[in-house]
Amino acid sequence: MQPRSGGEILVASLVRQGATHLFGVPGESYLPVLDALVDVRDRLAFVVCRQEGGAAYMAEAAGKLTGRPGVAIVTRGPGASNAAIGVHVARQDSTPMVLLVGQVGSDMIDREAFQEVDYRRMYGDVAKWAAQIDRADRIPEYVAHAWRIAMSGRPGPVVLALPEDVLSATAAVADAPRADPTPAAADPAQVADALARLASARRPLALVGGSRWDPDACADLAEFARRWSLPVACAFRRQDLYDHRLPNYAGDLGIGPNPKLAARVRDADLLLVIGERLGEMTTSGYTLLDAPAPRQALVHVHPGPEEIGRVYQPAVGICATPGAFLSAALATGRPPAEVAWRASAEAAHADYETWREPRPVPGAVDLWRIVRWLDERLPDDAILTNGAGNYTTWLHRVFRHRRCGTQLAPYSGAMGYGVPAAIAAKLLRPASTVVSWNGDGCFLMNGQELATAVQHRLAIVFVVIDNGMYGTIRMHQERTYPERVSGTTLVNPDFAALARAYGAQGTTVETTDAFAPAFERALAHDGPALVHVKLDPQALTMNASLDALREAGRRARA
Ligand SMILES: Cc1ncc(C[n+]2csc(CCOP(=O)(O)OP(=O)(O)O)c2C)c(N)n1
Ligand SMILES: [Mg+2]
Repeated sequence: MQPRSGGEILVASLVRQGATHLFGVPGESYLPVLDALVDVRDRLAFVVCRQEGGAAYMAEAAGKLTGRPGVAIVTRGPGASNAAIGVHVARQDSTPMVLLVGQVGSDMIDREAFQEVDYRRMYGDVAKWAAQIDRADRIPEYVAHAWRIAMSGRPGPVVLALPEDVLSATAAVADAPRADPTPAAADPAQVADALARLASARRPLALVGGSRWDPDACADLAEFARRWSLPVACAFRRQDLYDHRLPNYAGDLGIGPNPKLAARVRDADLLLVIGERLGEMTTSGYTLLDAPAPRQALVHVHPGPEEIGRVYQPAVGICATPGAFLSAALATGRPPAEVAWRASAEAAHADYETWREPRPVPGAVDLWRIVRWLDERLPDDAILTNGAGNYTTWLHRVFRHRRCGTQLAPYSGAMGYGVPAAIAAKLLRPASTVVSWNGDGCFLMNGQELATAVQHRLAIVFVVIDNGMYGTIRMHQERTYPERVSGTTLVNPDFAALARAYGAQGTTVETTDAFAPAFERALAHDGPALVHVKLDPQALTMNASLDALREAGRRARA
């Protein structure tokens, strides 16, 4: 066996684990890795980014899309600090991800050498596992372990610190085998118990979310819901798990959900929750179910045993991946000939359709109609990405996802995700249409990655909804402290001109009718294109204008 440098061993390990892209910003701390990458360019592409926050978001998005860890590599303290946001998203979104961090040499560790940080402590509470590799001959072992941890149970981020001398040292060591997530199969007795309870329920509802889904699991879900005539709701930003056009689709439980859907959850006598961990956003701030003992009989299926009964004690808690549970459920039992809730799925779907009907909004740009147009125009496999802000609410409410893997949106509510996530999506799924949906605030958090999109000639359509403010916070401000605007107004660049300066196409749109031709032009462009949409600041929310919110805030204070 030939001796190899730590950098070569690491890169070979990444290839062995099936990584195809490595997102990063270079640092002198990991030169042996950069060097080793030269020889594997055809198998492992190094996507050089402009800020580690963008790189970490791209890695997280890659993990979300593929179910195997997305990988980012960054330098010591400054790089690792910038990358923290992506690790946090991976944590909250249960996404497999691995962050590699250059570390100072072991000859000077613990002196607080230049840019030194102890990543095990820094990431202790955010990462699923944070470790430092102190010997070159153990790199394959750590990498294989990292992959397995990141993907198994409830997936999450792993951080591996790489001391400089470990990367330049040589060792004669074999690569570790490819790691796969540990399967979590459903206990047959529990599946039978869950189905027996479902058969005797009167108002059941299924709620799906979380990670570890794949197209087969989504297909099984659709079949299960059809057979059992079950209404199906999706968790916050997990809308791509269920085809919105199916007659059982009941809508999503995001921020400000359809009150009729929220009532269905409250009034359900049985909730079949698959994959979702029942977080704050999906439960309307932990109000839809009573903690710790929900009134609804809760059947909670989750691949991480630590999430079952974490907030809500279930009637049946099944530790399984969504796919394992659904295939077992399809094989186990059939519904009774007549179920008590026969018409409820149709009624829930009708409520959903009404909920996405356009309502009047102030100003010349109507986002209801723009998103409805996109809904009709985009192909079924189009991938949509977004960050956080009021501008996302139109997308989530009006756009109908049809396929698994078409929504990249942070469950963690992190801004700035839409641009880097779209870049990862287009690199990994070059044949898919990718639309990056951003607010003006959101876009400028990682707008620098437009340079990365241009560098790789990625045909992504970036949309920027520009209302000249951090609108979500302004909304809260007007409700709670009316007329006292503080820290939420933005003086923005000309986004279309900015896009052109990067080498992308840029168009500004000031009316609803101008959107479709601008978007078509962007779609036809052979490279990144940006559509800058000027939104009237009065169109602050889907339901109420800025003035109406202010007035309501004033009345509440009086
Ligand atoms: C990284 C990050 N910083 C701050 C916030 C708090 N926050 C949530 S939404 C929002 C405003 C978003 O502004 P914009 O993208 O312009 O969308 P708008 O609400 O105006 O539609 C802010 C500051 C956050 N969620 N994430
Ligand atoms: Mg805004």
